[in-house]
Amino acid sequence: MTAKKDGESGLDRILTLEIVRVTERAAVAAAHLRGRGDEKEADQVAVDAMRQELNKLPIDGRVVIGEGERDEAPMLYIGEEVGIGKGPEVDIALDPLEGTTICAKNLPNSLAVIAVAEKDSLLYAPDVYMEKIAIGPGFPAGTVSLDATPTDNITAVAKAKGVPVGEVTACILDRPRHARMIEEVRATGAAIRLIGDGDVAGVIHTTDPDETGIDIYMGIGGAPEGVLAAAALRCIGGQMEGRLQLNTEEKIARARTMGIEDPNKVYSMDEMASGDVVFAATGVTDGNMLSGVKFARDAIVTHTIVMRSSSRTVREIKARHQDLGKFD
Ligand code: VTB
Repeated sequence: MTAKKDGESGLDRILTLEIVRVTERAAVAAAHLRGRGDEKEADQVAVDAMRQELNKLPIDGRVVIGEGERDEAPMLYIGEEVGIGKGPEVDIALDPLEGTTICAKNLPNSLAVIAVAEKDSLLYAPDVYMEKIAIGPGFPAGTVSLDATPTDNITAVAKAKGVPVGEVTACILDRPRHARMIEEVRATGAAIRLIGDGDVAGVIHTTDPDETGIDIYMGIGGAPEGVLAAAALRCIGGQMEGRLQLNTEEKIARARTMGIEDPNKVYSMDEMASGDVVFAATGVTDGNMLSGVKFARDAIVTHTIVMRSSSRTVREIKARHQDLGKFD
């Protein structure tokens, strides 16, 4: 990989820190509604907050993965222009509240997430499902594949890690569509962490198995979340594949308008996020890698991970916000 010089793609080092404010602000807004059972409201406040902060950034940005199509999402819809309009032209993938249900139930691992990428470098994924598989850094290329069986993938991870299969843990969304996969993975002797929602976090967790206990992510989740996760892995390292689930003529036609010709294509991580990218995620609820927002008497404390692909720097930023007025 040839690292570009700072500024060459517009994704300079300053922007890397600027985007932290964007996810911090969305996370704080959503955190006010943790455990209130109202996922729509939690999402709405996160969207509002993220949009406000995003529109202060010195970028000429365009949302490519957002809250939905223009006619169904009034804010942060696909195609919306964001930023002050001056500055580098960038594509933005975002999810102001990844895991709305998790937040509403106050369960672990809901996040506010954004990826800012060089123009035209993210896969413009329609809002369909995507079959995904991901592992963290340090494995030989091709260790896992969507074309291999779950058994083969689990066995390959155990072998490459040098541990018995029984010491491997797979993260899978708890959905009826995964019943067979779950059964097969369990039959190998591997453990499964079943998650209710939040597969962006699930994928990112594979990058630090010692901390998170997760070695491999597999299964079908949202395609937009797949592109966000691929952008994150591009920065930290790891391997990921994604295959859109284009199972109706309507979905195939829609994908074609977005430039996707082969409905069965397996996308590599680099094809889902090909250029320079910066990625940030702030914890909303407590999680395996990130703490959730804390409301202290005199400050709001946020925990963010921010990284960029060109340098592979991964920063964790714990911020104490004492000017509470700015979150009103
Ligand atoms: C996942 C997960 C999201 O959607 O992508 C999932 O990361 C997949 O869709 O947090 P279904 O819920 O329809 O199975 C979410 O759960 C968001 O809804």
